[in-house]
Amino acid sequence: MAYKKILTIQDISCVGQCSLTVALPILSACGLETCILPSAVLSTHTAGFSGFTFRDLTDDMPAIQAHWQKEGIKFSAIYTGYLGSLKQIGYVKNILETMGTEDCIRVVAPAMADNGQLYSIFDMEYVEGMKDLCGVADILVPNITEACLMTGREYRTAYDEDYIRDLLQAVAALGAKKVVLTGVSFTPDTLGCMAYDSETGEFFSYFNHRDGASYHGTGDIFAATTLGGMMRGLSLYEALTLAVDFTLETILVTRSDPDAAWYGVEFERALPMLYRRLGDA
Ligand code: PXL
Repeated sequence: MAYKKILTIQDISCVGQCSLTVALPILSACGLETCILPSAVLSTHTAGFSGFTFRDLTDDMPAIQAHWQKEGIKFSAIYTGYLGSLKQIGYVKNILETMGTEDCIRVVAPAMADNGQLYSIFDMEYVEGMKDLCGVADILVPNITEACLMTGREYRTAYDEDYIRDLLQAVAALGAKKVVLTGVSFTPDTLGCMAYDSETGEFFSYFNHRDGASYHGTGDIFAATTLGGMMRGLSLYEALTLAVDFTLETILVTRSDPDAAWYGVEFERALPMLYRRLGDA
């Protein structure tokens, strides 16, 4: 296997078990060189902490990109998550369009909302900008809230397969080749994802056991694992299976620790699963 270099663009939440502090170790554990472009630096994530600091790194991006261009650096995959500003979306779009190798896989996780609500620093103008970024994605990984915000569909907590299929097709109309909707659950005991390939018109889904609790940062873990699996040669379906199973494992190991922090999962204790499952890939 050729040694693959990936770029991931997301914030550094110094404390919080999300974005870059989960994507980097997960992609490294998948055996992939992982380069980072921090979108912002925060003292903590924004979901549940108050008084966090926020340094937007938008204005550093053009010079960083220009240096990489001068060095002839290209990436086999580019994966974007939580970004720092509306203006930054334009820079990130340009990076997605110009900094990849010929066979580059572009993954966009809109990372701006959950549980029916936008994260605190974003507004509807940002949602419009994110819709534009989605158009350049090979694989787009929204949760149901993000998909609804970008398509104007009603957010529901109880739904059927027709609702999810319609949502997937509506999101795909923004231009992404494949869309993976996370946090999908059709029965009380199962949770997983459903995907749509706009080129073949096929839908597929994978579910595992649903643990009652909901944890912060699991969307970032899911997206990083999906990309890690694909870069190790798994098909999208195989990678999604790994991502659902691994995300559940991170929740289970966290639940088994009575002293676990409230703000994220102890994904480090689940990493051996990635080695085991990718050992033969
Ligand atoms: O996990 C998504 C995420 C990433 N980064 C920051 C966040 C959140 C969700 O709230 O606040 C800073």
